[in-house]
Amino acid sequence: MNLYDFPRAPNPRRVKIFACEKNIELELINCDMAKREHKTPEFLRKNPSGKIPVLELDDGRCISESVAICRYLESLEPEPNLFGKDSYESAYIESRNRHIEFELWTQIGISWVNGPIVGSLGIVDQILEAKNMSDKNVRSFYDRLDKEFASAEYVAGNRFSIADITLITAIDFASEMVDLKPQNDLENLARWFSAVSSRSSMKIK
Ligand SMILES: N[C@@H](CCC(=O)N[C@@H](CS)C(=O)NCC(=O)O)C(=O)O
Repeated sequence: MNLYDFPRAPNPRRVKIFACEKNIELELINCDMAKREHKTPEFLRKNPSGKIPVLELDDGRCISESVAICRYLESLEPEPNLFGKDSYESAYIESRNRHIEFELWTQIGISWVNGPIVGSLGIVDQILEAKNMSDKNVRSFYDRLDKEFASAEYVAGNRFSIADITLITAIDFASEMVDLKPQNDLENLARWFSAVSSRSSMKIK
């Protein structure tokens, strides 16, 4: 199976970490975003959204969207379970993953698009007010996570799941590329971050 990837792109990283946790080997295909290879007609046939990651199966069929790809990998290799073991746990992990995607990742995305790195490319009309607001939303989401981690070891309860991969890739990207590192006084969030960062899968960039 081929995974269309680009170094330091956070969504392909989610899938690479997930595959590593399951000991699944993926052939990485470099899709050079700087050269806009993800927008070529050939690539748009693989994913009409023009985004990576895309998983290409050996028969040529393609799957886009990180969570959909991870679900496919989980069905191939059910253990260790990362999506939930029973109806309640599966729904709970899904809800937590959606909290991180829709309430944190979206805000980091707004700060990124309206921030200096994307600005230097000169390809979008930036809105400073939007960035100020999303920076604020990211910081208050970090505050919320810190409170949640006072009584939960992981994002979805007391074991590692896909929701932790979604969160750590968000925080790493926000810290390294968007200048939105979590506030130093958030001790519960820092405890979770240090525990999850120490997993060997997290060395994957
Ligand atoms: N919801 C998608 C997001 C994918 C995504 O935004 N990928 C980025 C790279 S990390 C991308 O391809 N951006 C290019 C673009 O939006 O044009 C997923 O979970 O896979």
